[in-house]
Amino acid sequence: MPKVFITGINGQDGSYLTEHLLSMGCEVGGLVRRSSVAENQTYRINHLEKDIKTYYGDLTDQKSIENALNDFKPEKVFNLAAQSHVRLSFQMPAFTASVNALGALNVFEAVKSCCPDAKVYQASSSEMFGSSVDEDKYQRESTPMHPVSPYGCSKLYAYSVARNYRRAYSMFISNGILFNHESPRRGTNFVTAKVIEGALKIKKGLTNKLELGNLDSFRDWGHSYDYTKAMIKLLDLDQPEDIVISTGVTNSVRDLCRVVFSKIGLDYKDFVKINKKYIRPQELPFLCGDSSKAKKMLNWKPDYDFDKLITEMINSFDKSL
Ligand code: NAP
Ligand code: G4F
Repeated sequence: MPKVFITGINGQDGSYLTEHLLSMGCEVGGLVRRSSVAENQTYRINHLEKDIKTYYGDLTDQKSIENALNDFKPEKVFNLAAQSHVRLSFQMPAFTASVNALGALNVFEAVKSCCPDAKVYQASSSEMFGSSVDEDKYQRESTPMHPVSPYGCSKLYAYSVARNYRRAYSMFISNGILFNHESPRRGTNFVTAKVIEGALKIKKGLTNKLELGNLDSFRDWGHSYDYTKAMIKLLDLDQPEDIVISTGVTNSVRDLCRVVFSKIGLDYKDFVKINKKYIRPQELPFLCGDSSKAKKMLNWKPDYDFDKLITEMINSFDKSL
């Protein structure tokens, strides 16, 4: 059975990807970094524990990646590990670059020396487009990239060096350029989960306000369950490619608040307050992806639309609160 190794296996995407791969009969291994409170860290993959092999390691420690790859001997590697929070990348720019940019380089170097024939997936991001959008109001593979955050810049380095290693060393490295994707497993400091958790807490009388930053940015929100399926299809191709994965539908953060609060019988205007602390030094105002290439080359399209995603997240957070 194919052996697949995942960095960031305990993250949102790592957990859905592992479930898909196990259901396909793959052997799955992954990297988990050391945490002082180990109990909470693997909650997304605890139900998979007996079916996977995990290794302690860190993207900033190349030897730790090599040790894991030499032992597991994968045929495919998904590099999902990252400091994935955009606002926090302004507070921790060097750490973000170290993990997301140099860490990706460490993964490619480790693959080059331990398993050079392995196919590699690099978790690239629509945040790389930054302020850039085509005239028809979409971003696609050919759209220039002008990132507006340390996170976006770090991901652009990893994207570029992936393409460089592909050509320089004939390595199979593909970039999935994924637009925002969410799920019941999304960290609660990302806006979808924060709004849903906040609204439900207000409904249950646990708090009386929700503090947010910019309500006027637009995001193209999909579901991690769908997007991790696209990752697998990308590495099934015979040639490495760079491909946008998105829904093609965009909504503002204000739309998100309106929909979430109204689904639970409240008006967001009564509870949402702006706190400057959540406003970023530079904002990415608009994302909407054209995933025509994915539809054509991967035969991929999402099952979840915005409404189905939000409904599933509300139901799930409601049960756990
Ligand atoms: P996530 O939930 O934040 O997961 C990130 C994973 O990386 C976690 O398992 C985390 O471990 C691990 N990690 C962080 N720093 C590490 C380090 N130094 N060494 C080893 N592991 C480390 O993110 P996600 O939503 O699943 O996203 C997966 C990937 O796709 C990320 O690279 C992200 O930047 C990228 N991406 C995400 C989206 C999106 O909308 N979700 C869109 C485009 C691209 P801990 O749990 O211990 O912190
Ligand atoms: O949910 P967010 O933090 O996601 P963001 O910044 O778009 O980044 C996510 O998507 C990227 C792909 O485009 C990934 F690469 C990245 O790893 C991550 O998964 O914020 C979405 C929008 C922003 O415009 C932000 O300014 O929501 C706005 N927002 C307003 N108030 C807020 C808040 N975001 C957060 N996290 N918290 C707020 O209180």
